[in-house]
Amino acid sequence: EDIPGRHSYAKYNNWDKIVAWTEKMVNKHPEMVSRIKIGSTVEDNPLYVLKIGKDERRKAIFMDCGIHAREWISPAFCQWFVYQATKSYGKNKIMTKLLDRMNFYVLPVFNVDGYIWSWTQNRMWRKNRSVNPNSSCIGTDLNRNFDASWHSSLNNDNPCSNTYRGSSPESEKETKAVTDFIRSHLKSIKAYITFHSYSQMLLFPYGYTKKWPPNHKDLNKVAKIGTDVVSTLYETSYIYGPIASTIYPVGGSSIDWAYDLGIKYTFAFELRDKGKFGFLLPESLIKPTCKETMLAVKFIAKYILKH
Ligand code: ING
Ligand code: ZN
Repeated sequence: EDIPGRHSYAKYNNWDKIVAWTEKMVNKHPEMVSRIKIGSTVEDNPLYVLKIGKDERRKAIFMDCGIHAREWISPAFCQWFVYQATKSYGKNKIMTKLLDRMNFYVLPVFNVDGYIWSWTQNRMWRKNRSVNPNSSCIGTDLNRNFDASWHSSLNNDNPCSNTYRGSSPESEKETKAVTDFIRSHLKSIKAYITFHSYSQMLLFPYGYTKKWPPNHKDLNKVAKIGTDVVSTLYETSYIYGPIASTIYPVGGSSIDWAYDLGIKYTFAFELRDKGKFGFLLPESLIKPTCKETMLAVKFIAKYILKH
């Protein structure tokens, strides 16, 4: 399992290892896993989605990890999810039912160029790596680049800012690849879940307004139970609520965009921790973080199946 130089679920894996891992998952479970190239990045790296499930016709959940380069626990979770899902099919009753009845589309690394940059040049890099004309500063914050109140003054138009929104909504190839994919699978996608770190929160729309979306009560209930479930394993305490009132107001975020597109269950996890290690979460905490998060994701998936 944990051999130096090899892919490991208990370690942070670089991009090359993650690519090799996607191939391995397809080869190991060809009847359950397929790899879809949904586009490529500014630096021409492939954007891969793993489709997990036994069936074409039914509901689906879209999940992405690693929209922000330095949040390494996030891609680690997406890898863990795929591993656990495939491993427990036919063994765990709930997972078997989920995979028989729905597909999971898992994008293990959304911001591939940024992730590589974070591994090789600057551990604390957040944005993608696109060149901004008329500025020497690099990168757009992909979680400000979606078409959800993008023009609002909440959004940062300074290319040197860590939360720069980009030159227009979906200006970035990575954003466009994801939005095109989701739009073309909109009939089946019933939930969208994105994974960030850190702060231990479970967030839902909206970020661009303090108004509640029509199914606020429902989202709030799912988030409440989701955070209760997270705490059962190691007593990890999460807070939950709308983005704007729980963390901060933002425009251009992926879950607000997906919600307004018609996906009625959209959530953002802020994984461990609450700041002790922050983005530099030690590898010893990868497994516990993934295990507790898995419980909440399974709960959300079960809920989606029922509703
Ligand atoms: N936090 C998120 C950010 O993009 C967030 C919080 C999540 C905002 C979902 C909007 C929607 O700022 C981190 N740590 O990136
Ligand atoms: Zn983030």
